[in-house]
Amino acid sequence: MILKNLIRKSHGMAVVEAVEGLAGKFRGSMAGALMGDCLGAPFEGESRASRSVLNSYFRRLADPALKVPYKLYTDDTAMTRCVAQSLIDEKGYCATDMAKRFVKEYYNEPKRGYGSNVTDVFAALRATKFQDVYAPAGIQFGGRGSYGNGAAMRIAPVALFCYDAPDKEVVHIAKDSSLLTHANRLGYNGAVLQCLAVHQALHTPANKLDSVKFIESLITKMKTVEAPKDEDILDEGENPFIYVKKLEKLLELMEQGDSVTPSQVEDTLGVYISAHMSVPTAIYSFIRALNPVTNIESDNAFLRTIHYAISLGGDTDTIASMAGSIAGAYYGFSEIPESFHRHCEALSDAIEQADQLFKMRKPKSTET
Ligand code: AR6
Ligand code: MG
Repeated sequence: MILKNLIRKSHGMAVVEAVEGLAGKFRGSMAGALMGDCLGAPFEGESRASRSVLNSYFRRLADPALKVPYKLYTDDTAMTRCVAQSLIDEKGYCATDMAKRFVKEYYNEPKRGYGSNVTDVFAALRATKFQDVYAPAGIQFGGRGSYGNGAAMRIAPVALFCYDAPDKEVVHIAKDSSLLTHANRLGYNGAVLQCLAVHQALHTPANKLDSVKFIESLITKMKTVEAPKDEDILDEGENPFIYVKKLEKLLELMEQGDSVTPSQVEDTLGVYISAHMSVPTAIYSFIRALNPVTNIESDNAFLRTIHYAISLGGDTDTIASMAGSIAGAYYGFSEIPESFHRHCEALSDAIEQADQLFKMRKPKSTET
């Protein structure tokens, strides 16, 4: 319905197609985040699933005749929904509103698989009546803050909301919204990197990606993001450019093409619950799945991204969700096979939020 309205307002077919294509990329990103979470959750924390188990999992789900209940989303999506709805209702970033939504959502449905420490932040926010919404996250882990991937896993709506904004704004909102729960620089900078990756994917027309340039551009941006600030707590001799270093390693893995094994990815980039051991892995999954991957049957590139991310093991739901939100932003919703739509809880909500975020964009003069 929203798309129809936009089309009616526009003049000329080319403009209509361009608008529709971008709307599809917004939908793809939100749907991709949800699908990676729902499809990856059954494998979280287990030892790496075998190639035959995963191939038959995806083959079964692709069968239109398969009748199974949809897969539930976890904390990744619960929090992504809060971020999106807060940006939509407040027409921008409002720290108190977002914090209240996180807390309300958690106490409504606490069994969505939240990280074990972030729930202390929710309790403290509630107990202190949201007086200083950044304070509870700041005292986590003896004042060092959390470096879990919980801020990165929910960040896609910020990239959508900031579609037309300069990188500085993307970084600013990604960082500030992350600080509500993750005060460690690895925690919030991981979210910034993930947000920049989704933002770049949204701005790259499908089939036009230069993967080396995509990563080099992220390296350039992260050199600025990670340049030490006054408020940063760094240990003696600690390298402040952890994400830059990881992205450089990612480039080296890319040079080795399809020969890179899951163990190599685990050793080089990580597959864990911490942001610095999962955000670069999600970005690598997106890049690796641009082309066919040995042992991965999925021939649809979007599904291949999620399938590949899950095949790495470890924090499968979160890595697949982050990879899915980048892949969906790049390929667009129309590339997600229809047979998979019914397998994830509340897909229609993700689409609705994507459409609302799309509608909030300031139209360029050429589009009106
Ligand atoms: N020092 C030591 N361990 C840490 C630190 C630190 N500074 N920071 C994080 N951890 P949390 P999240 C470890 O609780 O980031 C779900 O499964 C510590 O073990 O802040 O929201 C989702 O699917 C801590 O419990 O939550 C995601 O995968 C853990 O990191 C994930 O949880 C998570 O940090 C999101 O978790
Ligand atoms: Mg997880």
